[in-house]
Amino acid sequence: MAFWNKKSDATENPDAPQKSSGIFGGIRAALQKTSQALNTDIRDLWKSQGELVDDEFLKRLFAVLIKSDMGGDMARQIRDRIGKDFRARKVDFSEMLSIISEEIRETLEQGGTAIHRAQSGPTVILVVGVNGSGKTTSIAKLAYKFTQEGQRVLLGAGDTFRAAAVEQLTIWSQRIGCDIVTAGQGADPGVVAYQAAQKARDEQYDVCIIDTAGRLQTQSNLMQELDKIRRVIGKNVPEAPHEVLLVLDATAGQNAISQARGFSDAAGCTGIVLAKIDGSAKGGVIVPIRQQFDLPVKLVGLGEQMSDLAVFEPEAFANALLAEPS
Ligand SMILES: Nc1nc2c(ncn2[C@@H]2O[C@H](COP(=O)(O)OP(=O)(O)OP(=O)(O)O)[C@@H](O)[C@H]2O)c(=O)[nH]1
Ligand SMILES: [Mg+2]
Repeated sequence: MAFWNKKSDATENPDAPQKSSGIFGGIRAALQKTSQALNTDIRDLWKSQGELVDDEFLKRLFAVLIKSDMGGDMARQIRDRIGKDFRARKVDFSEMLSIISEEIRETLEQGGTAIHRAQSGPTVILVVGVNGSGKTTSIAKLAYKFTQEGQRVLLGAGDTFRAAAVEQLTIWSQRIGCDIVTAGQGADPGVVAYQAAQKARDEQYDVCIIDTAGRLQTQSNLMQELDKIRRVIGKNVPEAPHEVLLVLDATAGQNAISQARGFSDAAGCTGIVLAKIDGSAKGGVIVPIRQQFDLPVKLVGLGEQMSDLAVFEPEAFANALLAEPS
């Protein structure tokens, strides 16, 4: 899958690294807690040779699905599909898993998963979310990935609020070997964003990724600040930011839904990074988020290292969600 939303890096850059074959393995391992809960519950519905699909079975199936974090709409959708396709017949476990997986995959595929890229000039990505969701780490992972692909990356340390934030991103930039624009603590984050976008444009960087301070979706003054940051970026680079990525912590479960609700319009989000799926049994929460908001998941965080980032692949994700615990 192309990382960028354009034809293919491979055709333009034959030296671009190929997609890692380990992505499914990585997602599967990271989603183990989620899949363990779900697969075991679904498996428990089975007696032996397959189950007769009747009202009673559909009720039990619905109860299992609703217990997962997939949400009521998806639980109903799957129950109705199994009812329609199999009523009064026997359905076996694997058949059912593949239907569930298909329904989830189709939902998650909507909107595409590639990162939007500027037609010309630098691609500017603004990263937002609540405190501690994984923004700065995700920026480091993303910067690492772009750098590995041969892109010139500039970071903007737009979290001027938290004392150690600038230092944290600076350390990442040194590890990755990319440049960074910083200002002192307490500086206007809009100024940092403006300067970063300007430098990216003037010095022809390929990608500029701008960090922001964590904030709650209910803090309207801070949400307005994000709007201002977006606007100043656009003054230097037309049509920027090309992506506003909302970083959600997968362990937040249903809270992630209120975060998506609060941030999506107020911050003009264009996609989600689902961080920390390695530590969560609630990875399924991405399904209702996709259904309720027009926000495709673009990337998933699988751990704390800079290589622990995967391009979101709906099929691999749906399969991993339902994988048998090992
Ligand atoms: N296991 C795991 N930990 C993660 C992942 N992403 C981030 N973390 C950890 O989560 C913690 C918070 O990450 P940060 O990137 O600093 O979060 P932030 O959103 O920038 O936080 P603030 O700037 O304080 O709002 C750190 O300890 C990270 O190592 C992930 O995908 N998996
Ligand atoms: Mg941070």
